[in-house]
Amino acid sequence: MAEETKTSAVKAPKLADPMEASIEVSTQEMIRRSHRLQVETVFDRAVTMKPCAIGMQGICCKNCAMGPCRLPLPKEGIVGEDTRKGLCGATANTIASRNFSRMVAAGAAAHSDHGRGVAEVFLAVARKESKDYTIKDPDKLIQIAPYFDVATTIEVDGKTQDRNIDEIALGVAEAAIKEWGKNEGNLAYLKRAPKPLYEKWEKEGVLPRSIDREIVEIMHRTHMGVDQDYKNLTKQCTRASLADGWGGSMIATDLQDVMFGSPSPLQSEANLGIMKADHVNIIVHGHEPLLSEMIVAAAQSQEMIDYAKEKGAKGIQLGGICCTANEILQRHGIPTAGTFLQQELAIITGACDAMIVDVQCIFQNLANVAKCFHTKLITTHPIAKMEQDNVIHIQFDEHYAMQDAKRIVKMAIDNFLNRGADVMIPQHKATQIAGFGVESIQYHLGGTFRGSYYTLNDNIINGRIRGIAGVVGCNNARTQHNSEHITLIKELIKNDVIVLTTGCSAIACGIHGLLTPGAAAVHCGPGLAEVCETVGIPPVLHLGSCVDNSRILLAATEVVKAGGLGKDICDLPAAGSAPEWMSEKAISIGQYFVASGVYTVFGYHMPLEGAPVFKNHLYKEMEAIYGGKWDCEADPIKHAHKMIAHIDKKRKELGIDKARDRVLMDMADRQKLEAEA
Ligand code: BF8
Repeated sequence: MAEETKTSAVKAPKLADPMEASIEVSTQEMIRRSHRLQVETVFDRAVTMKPCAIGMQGICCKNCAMGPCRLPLPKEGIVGEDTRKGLCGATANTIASRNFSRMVAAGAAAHSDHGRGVAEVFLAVARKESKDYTIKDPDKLIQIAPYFDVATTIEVDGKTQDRNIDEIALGVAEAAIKEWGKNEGNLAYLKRAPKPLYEKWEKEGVLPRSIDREIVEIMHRTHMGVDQDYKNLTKQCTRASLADGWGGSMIATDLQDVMFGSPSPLQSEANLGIMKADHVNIIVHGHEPLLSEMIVAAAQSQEMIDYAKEKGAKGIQLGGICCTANEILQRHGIPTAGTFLQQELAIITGACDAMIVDVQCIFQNLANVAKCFHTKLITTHPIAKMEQDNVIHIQFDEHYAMQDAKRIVKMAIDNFLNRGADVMIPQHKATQIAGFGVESIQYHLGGTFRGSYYTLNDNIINGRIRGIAGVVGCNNARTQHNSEHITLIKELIKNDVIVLTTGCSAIACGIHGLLTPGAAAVHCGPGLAEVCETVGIPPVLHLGSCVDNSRILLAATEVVKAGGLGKDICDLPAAGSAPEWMSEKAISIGQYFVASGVYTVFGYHMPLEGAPVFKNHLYKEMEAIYGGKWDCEADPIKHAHKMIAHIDKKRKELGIDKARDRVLMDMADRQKLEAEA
């Protein structure tokens, strides 16, 4: 009896409320199913584990064994002199800026190490050491070669001839790989930025030297007892983040395009409902397309399709999670299974025969979830293994890429027979058009005959399009899944702001139906709707994965080049946003957006509240240096209106604010006339 009482007194763990956890129906359904099956997910853990209040303020220093030193902001705020200090005397500004810098370093390292992997494979391709990868976009190779000082033509008998593409590839590969560790000069791609921006970086002394060096230097400067000036640390954050955005990420994007093809708009579907009960379901999750490209090829091979049929399946359904999803969507139209926060849920369907992961944004809890189902969880990257014993590691070797990919796909097919009867695939999915790149935007909004972003600029100048927003980044279990992305983006397009999106934000837009031309009539203001309907594009353009934020930098540069909207990125009526950010990569992206002249608003919170002086440096003083600055706003509507206010300020500075008033008046008049007719 006593035992019974004891047992009944044990509190049931608190569980997430599905409606509070997500605005997305299939996610809500799968959270309910996880509760029925007693499988814990991130949504439940977010209810039971609260974040550390001092860490949230950014002022916990654990960089040496005298700490952690915690410097909470007094409840009444700072009255008089701020006397808070750690054992070594580090101030709140030093601690918060060190923590911020280490986030930049980790984020830049993640993107850039991805880029290094791509560059290494490209070098193997150029040296003819890797037979499974080829050059699919030679035009892009020729386009980027001059930035690496690689000639694309040669003189023969006094005549200029095109150079052999293999020689160009080898030259680019050898030069690109040096960007990580060269000892002299600056990064090759910095000169792609508008001239005034480049000159600003040069004057400030923040031109990155090599990618690895800037990341290593952050780790040195933030070691105990080194850099104790938050402004000097922020400068190094700028170097490392530019080495990411205009270096590692941009090289990754370009070389991926060269090897796997540059994206052009294609139609697909998004959400967990893309999984099929009668197919072998393979989910690829992570970031590097080196692996996923081969999995796509293997899964689409007749050999594997026949093998799946032999095992009783009707075929093979591939789906992506996180940025791998964006990579295989933009180049092959492979449907997207979900965002970052849906990774556990894909397994909880009971229909996931294999989940194949590489690097970044992969929950360790996937292994615990997979244990409850038949799912094979396969890690593939030497730097990203899991300790749980149900996880299979198959190291992916690019020299045997197809062989490895077929082995993995075959394992998934064999596992189809082990699938239990308790399967529940949510019946929700949406059509999406994805795969816009710098070149395809030019085609749709500029026209090849002009070779520029002329039409886009024209529509911004005449006011139909109020401005441009880059909305990117993650989900965060501390905010309602997808809610901030979708509310914010709908508010932006309602106010005639065209949205460029990447990462999990892009996936969320696909799931919620914003990536179709039809979304324009439903959600856009009259000016943007008219442009989208005329040109036949969605109001939200999917530009790829998080390394593809480099495409947003280059698209902004093209807008500057097309003319009429100032001379630098900071002159444009444009703003950036990461409304549900959680990753250190997002901080690196934010810093290079800001240092490239973009007003950048993050949602949720920033770990800066405990160091108001450092916060002021990021939120105000950076603007005087680079033309861009940080901001934070958790409420998505207010967040949108901060961006719109900035866009309007820039329109006014450009002298194009009146044009928009006229367009809107014309449109209203037209509607009135139509109503009267
Ligand atoms: O690099 S948006 S949750 S998947 S970090 Fe991760 Fe964030 Fe998604 Fe892609 Ni980017």
